[in-house]
Amino acid sequence: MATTTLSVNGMTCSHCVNAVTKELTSLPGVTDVQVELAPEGVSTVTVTSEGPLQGDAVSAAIDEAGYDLAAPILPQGQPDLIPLTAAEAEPAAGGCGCGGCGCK
Ligand SMILES: [Cu+2]
Repeated sequence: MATTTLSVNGMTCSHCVNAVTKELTSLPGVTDVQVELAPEGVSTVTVTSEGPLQGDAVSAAIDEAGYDLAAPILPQGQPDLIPLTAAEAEPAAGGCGCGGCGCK
């Protein structure tokens, strides 16, 4: 089992949480996704998986959901994984990024 902690920009409501959770859960080997929502800033997403996750696959899933990684992916106990380049952290501007919940 592996746990990966992600910092995600732009998540503001439960719809955002659902969108990100859905994309990450669809990745191979992912067994659990926990989101600590921070509507004013960077949310923390913890992904539990059967093995180490591919950073680019995780990045693509976040992108597919419509959000940005705010910091490099931090694989716990997997120091060999190459960290992603950190995007600049910025608070969600102009409201919700999920595009489907009407909270813009
Ligand atoms: Cu939303």
